[in-house]
Amino acid sequence: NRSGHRLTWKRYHHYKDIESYVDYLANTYPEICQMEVIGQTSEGRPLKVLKISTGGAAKPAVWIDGGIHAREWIAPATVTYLLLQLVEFRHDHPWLIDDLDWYVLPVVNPDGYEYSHTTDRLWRKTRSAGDGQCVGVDANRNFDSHWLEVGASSDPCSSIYAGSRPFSEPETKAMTDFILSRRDEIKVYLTLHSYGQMWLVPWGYKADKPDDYYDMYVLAEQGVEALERVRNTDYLLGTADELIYTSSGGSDDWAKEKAGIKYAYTVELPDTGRYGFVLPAAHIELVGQEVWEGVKGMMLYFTKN
Ligand code: ING
Ligand code: ZN
Repeated sequence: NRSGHRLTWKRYHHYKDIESYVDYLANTYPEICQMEVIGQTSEGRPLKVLKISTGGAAKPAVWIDGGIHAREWIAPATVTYLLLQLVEFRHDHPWLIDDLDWYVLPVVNPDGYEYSHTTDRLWRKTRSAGDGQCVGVDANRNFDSHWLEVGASSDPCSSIYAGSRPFSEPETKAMTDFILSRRDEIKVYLTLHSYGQMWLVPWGYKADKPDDYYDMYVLAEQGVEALERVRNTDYLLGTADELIYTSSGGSDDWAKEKAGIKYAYTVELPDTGRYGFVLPAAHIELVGQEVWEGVKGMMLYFTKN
């Protein structure tokens, strides 16, 4: 097609189209975009990270991912909206890539994402072969942080099955190996889920807060306030333990505890339950705008403090 990729922000797309957008950005803006295949899924799909950087000495970096859970379609759609702003509209906010590097993985769990398009709209897990009876692992219980301690299941048929061991899934393994290889650069970890409209701060696995919770809270508050300024959408800010439920093996807890990334957050995108996971595609651009302002607001504060 005319623009060189198939992605729009008017409907939800298959993984191929999201991949095509990452490839398109890498091919079209080679001076600032590099694509790296960091691994492949159980079903053999490539996991593609886009690095956005103007080059030179390493800068503080931000990691953004989406699609850890298959059915949360607004998350990958929002991540690609952030890519659109970061790369194609970069001249509107040059400091974002002059002062920071960005690593973006739009779909952590493309096998599950595809399965939720073709077969079961409410599929959550990966698609790794299990014991022959049940397929898939809850990728957000599979990280090596207090694995299987709380709010996770050892039953392969459960929707919150933590897997046979930490990082049993090639998707979580590839992603975390990559993050560890860049752990000195990555200062902010952001993972997008839905739904609930919350900006979640570790820990998810216990009620106690990290020693530097106040720092984490203040930065998140900048994000939430900028986001809410767009159209007064209400987001709650706090720990998963206090706002949703206690669970371990999540990616943000791992990023903070094991990768040593001080600012690690899970954002639960809209809505609050009317449509839930099946948020109409007409919301993609609205959510994208809000989250973009939130990320920008957070990183403006980060770079000035
Ligand atoms: N919610 C998250 C989940 O994995 C969460 C909540 C966040 C748990 C952070 C643990 C850590 O269950 C959704 N919607 O997936
Ligand atoms: Zn989720």
